[in-house]
Amino acid sequence: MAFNWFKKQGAADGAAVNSEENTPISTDTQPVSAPSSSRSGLLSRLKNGLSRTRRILTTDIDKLFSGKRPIDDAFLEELEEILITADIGVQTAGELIQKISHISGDSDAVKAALKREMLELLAVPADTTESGVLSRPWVMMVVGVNGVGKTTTIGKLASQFTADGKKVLIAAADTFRAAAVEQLQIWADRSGATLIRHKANADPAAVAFDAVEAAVARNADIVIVDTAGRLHTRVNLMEELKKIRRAITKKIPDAPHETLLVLDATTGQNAVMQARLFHEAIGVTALALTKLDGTARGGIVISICHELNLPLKYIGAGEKIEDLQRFDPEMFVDALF
Ligand SMILES: Nc1nc2c(ncn2[C@@H]2O[C@H](COP(=O)(O)OP(=O)(O)O)[C@@H](O)[C@H]2O)c(=O)[nH]1
Ligand SMILES: [Mg+2]
Repeated sequence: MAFNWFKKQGAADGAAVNSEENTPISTDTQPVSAPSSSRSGLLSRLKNGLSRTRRILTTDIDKLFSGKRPIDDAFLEELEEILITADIGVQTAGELIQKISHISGDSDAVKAALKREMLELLAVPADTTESGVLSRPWVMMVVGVNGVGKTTTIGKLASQFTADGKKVLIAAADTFRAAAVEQLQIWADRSGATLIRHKANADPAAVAFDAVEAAVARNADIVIVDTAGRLHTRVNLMEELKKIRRAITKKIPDAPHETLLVLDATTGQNAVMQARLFHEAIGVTALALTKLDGTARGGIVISICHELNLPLKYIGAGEKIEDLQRFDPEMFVDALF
C-alpha cells in the first residue's frame, strides 16, 4: 500500500526518537532519526511486538500437528482454543475454524488457510479520506480512553500531514488535564501545525468550534481535534464528545469527516469493548491501534476489524513520527505468522 506522507519526512523536525523499543519517551526534543529504513524498521518492531501472538500461532499449532492426529472435531476445538489464546476472540475464532474446517494436510496448510482467512477479515474498506480533496477543511475528531495514545497519534499525524504540504490546525479540546494542552503544544511546534487552545478547564466544544472556524478563515486543509479520555463518568465523557461533535457540525455541516478511535493493542479484548462503547455513543469511522511494539495482543486486531466492521487505518509501533503508518493487512498478517 502506498504511503506517501514520508516524502519530506527528513524535514519533519524534532521527531522524538528512542532507539530502545518499548520505552515510553517524553516529548523532549531529541535528534531526528534517519528516515530511510522506516518501513522495515516498523516491520521489525511489529514482529517484535507480535512475538507473543506469533509464538501461539506458530509453535502451538505445530505442536498440535506433531501428534499426527486426524483433523477431527476434537482437533479443531483445540485449534480454536489456540486462536482464542492469541486474543482473536471467541466469535471470530469460531468463524475462522468453520472456514478452514474442510482443510486437509499438514500444519503449514492450516496456517496458510488461516492466514488467507485472516486477511479477508482485516480488509474492511474505509470510506473516508484524509487527502483534503473531497472536503476542505477536512475535520478529524480523535477519541479514546485515557492513555491509549490519542495525543501522540495526533502529533504523528500532524507531522506527516504538514510534511506532505498540508496546512494543519490542532484543537486542544482535552481541557480536562492541563498537561494535555502542553503536550499537544510541543507536538504542534515540532510539526509546524497551529494549535488552537483555550485556558485550562475551558469548554472543549468551544475550543473545537474555534478551531474549525479558524480553519475556514485561514484556509487550512486539515483540523485534528484532540479530546479527553476520562471524565468523572463515562456518560459525561460521551455527552461531552457529542457536544464537541455538535459544535463542529454547527460550522461545517458534514464534519467531522472522520471520527478516529484510538485503541491500545496491549489491552487485548478490552479494546473490543471500548470500541463498542464509543461506536454506539458517537459513531466511529476508523480505528488507530497503538503500542504494537510493546507486548501487543495482536490477535485483537482481527476481532476488532471483523466484529465491529470498522476499518483499521493506522497502526503505531513506537514513539517516532514514522512509527505511525497506514495499516497494511498483508504486512500485518506476515508479521503474525
Ligand atoms: N511504545 C509505544 N508507546 C506509545 C505509542 N503511542 C503512544 N505511546 C505512549 O503512550 C502514552 C500515552 O500516550 P498519550 O498520547 O498521552 O495518550 P492519550 O491519553 O490517549 O492522549 C505516552 O507515554 C506515549 O508516549 C506506541 O505506538 N508505542
Ligand atoms: Mg491526550
